[in-house]
Amino acid sequence: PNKPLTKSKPNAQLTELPSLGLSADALALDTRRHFTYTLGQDKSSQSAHYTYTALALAVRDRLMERWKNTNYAYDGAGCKRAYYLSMEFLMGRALGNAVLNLGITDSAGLALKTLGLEMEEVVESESDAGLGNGGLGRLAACFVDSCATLKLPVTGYGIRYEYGMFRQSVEDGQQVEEPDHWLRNGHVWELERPELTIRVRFGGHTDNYGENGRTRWVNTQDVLAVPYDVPIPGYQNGTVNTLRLWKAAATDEFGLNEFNAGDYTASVRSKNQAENITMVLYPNDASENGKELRLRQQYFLASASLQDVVRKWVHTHGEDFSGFAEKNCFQLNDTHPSIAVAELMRLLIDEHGLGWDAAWAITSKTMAYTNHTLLPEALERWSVRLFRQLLPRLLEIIFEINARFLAEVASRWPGDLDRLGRMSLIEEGYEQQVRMAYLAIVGSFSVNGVAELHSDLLKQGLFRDFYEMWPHKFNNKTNGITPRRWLASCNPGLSALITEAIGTGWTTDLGQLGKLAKYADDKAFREQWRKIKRANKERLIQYKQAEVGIVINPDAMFDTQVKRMHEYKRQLLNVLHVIHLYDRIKRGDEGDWTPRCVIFGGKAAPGYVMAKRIIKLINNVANVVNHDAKVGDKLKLAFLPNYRVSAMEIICPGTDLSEQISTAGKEASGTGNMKFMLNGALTIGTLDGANIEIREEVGAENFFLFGLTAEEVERTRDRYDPWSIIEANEDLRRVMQLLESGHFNQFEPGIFEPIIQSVRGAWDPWMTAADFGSYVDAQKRAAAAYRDPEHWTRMSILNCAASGKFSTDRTIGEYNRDIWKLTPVDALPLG
Ligand code: B1N
Repeated sequence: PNKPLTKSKPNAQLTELPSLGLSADALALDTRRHFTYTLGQDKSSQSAHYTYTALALAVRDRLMERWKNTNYAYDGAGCKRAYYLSMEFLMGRALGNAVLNLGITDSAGLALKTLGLEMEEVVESESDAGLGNGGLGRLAACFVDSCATLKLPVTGYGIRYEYGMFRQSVEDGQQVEEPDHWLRNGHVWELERPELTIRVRFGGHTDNYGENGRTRWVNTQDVLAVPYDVPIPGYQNGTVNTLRLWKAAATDEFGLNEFNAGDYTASVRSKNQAENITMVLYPNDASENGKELRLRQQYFLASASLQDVVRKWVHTHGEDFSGFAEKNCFQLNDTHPSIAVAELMRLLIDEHGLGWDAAWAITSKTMAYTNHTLLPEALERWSVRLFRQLLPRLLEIIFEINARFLAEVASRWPGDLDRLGRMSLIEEGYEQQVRMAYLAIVGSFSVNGVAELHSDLLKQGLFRDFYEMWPHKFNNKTNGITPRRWLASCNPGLSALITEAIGTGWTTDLGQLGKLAKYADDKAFREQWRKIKRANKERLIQYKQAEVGIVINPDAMFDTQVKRMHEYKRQLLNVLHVIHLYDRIKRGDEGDWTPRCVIFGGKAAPGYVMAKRIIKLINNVANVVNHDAKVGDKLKLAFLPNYRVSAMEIICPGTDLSEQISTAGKEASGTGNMKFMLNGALTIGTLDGANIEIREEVGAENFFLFGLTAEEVERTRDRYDPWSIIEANEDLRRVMQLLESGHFNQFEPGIFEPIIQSVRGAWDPWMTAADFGSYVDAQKRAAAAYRDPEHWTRMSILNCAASGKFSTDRTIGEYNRDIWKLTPVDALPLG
């Protein structure tokens, strides 16, 4: 594909086009053209999918011209750029977002109408791009949206997994995983760029050559990285940035030895091994399982992306790297791409002839690291043995970084051997391990956490020694969400009311929502606000009714916990409360009742047995509660299968009460909490992650707080005694009795024993029993508040009004101000 034209140079003429119209007529005509000519459909076509694709292609054409003009502007400006390196980009659907950001929502809707179609139906044909697990991957998606909206020259680099996050179904109350072959029906939002293919090495060994002993990495088994570019439109500003996703492909010489030896099948097998690298997303959220293929994926991403940037640098600056650090910055999304530190050293030294010090000066001025969790099971450590086998040259470089780093530590703290052992990039023990977080800290000029509390805990605990050494590196960047997808697009009713009240400015300046506060006291406004929430609840019922098969009363309080299934997030605490409510109804304690519909959704990592058992418990309790005539409308419980981005777009506008109930100190930030708040839900939550900042913004009186603080959790741990807590709390005692009596597992004896043990065990790190009492109290306050609709609506408006801080526009503004230091660049105007 790199073969240039030799006889003529017609490209200028080839790309000379009038810009495309944005009217309904223009869109309808192009949709027809794509339907007929690109897709080859005719009037007998029945498939909604082709209709979707035709419109998507018409929209894509409009993105394409802006994309080109954005790239021209960036290249022309010779500006500094940043790169967001992430193993996950949880993008969800693209069509609605592209239409919104191009500012053609109305004309696209109209265009479809003239073709006899409804937008709402057409968008449903698009499958979610589920290239991520949860918060970390969705944050990356919100970040690239904000970068484009702020006109910042930022490129996302990730992996084009053939299979994204698995599809979840529920059978007999249990999670069943099915592969998510999301590319099956084609993917119009990507552009393959084979001419930009890059070679990534694995295996082999190193040797020294030449007079001054330069190192080369030889006998490697190489894999090709083929880029697929996805357009990232800014909000109505002419900018379209790039998300570049790498796909692995075999080189032509792959398996050649086997082939020449006549073993054709073996040669195809090694081809498969190469292409396996980007086959599937690892479905673990906040935990690592140390598989070799995962390390291959990580290096594949880091190496391909860095080589891509370095190649472009050399293309414009030759081998002069003196200005490289001034013009480039890599943001590492957790430690997953942190091998980039060593890889940039390798590229600069081995491939571009720089000395160690020059290479280190560049590397340590271009890398920045974001930490997303304190959970020990998520801290990446790779065995030195595996490293030596897979990436021998990188291991050498890591050892050298470590030697120089430890010398620095030793000179700062002479004789402190303990400290050397604690801080070493290599953990000693039965098997030596590389501590990837430490590599990232040593190699970066910035280290940040994702909420105030989380960043503080990093400095006091996990990274304390490093904070002592380099306090200036540490900073906080509280997470956010994009208001385009998470209000403008998912909640058109509320968006229209807000715009009517305060104008359109909020979509790019979310702080303006503050102007809503005064409407909280306006009875007519509250009435409209309530009507919209009610309609969104109807929409949620409509959408989910079929899946859950129960009748739901839209006047009930919709009480929602949707997020990955994890013990620290304490879905279990929520179920225990549901059992308590059921118990109250059964024993006739129903005075002042608030009808509730409790909604759960979330995937468990396939190997996480306890998380799967909690899904089973939710479904079994639902079965009992939902079919008990005495319970009726007072209480309903639903587990919504296959929770994902597009489901949240329906769920968060239709929720009254948002459950953010993790054990304090465990949830780094949370971002679902922000989506609910923005859509007018109230939060019941602990002082954890960004909940603390949410409560600060909205005021304690508009937030249902409960539970131990992070400090109390740490202080109480040693003398934690769940047995006496259960003894002392009648409500909890009765709940445990119900569970232990087998009431929810009549024909499945013993299946909830591990759950019961975990609540009763003094070792329970999540201290579920400790927070039960205060949780039930907070739930009572929430229920009472809901019974006063005027009061509740007032709080709902105030929550939305106070959510301005949680826009990723603010977050990205801070990343740029403190870390990247980029200048916004306007895209060239359309010709
Ligand atoms: O990152 C989100 C935070 O809002 C959440 O609190 C946090 O739990 C989440 C290994 C992770 N931390 N760590 C991961 C994901 C995949 C993986 O393989 C770890 N995800 C988070 C955004 O900051």
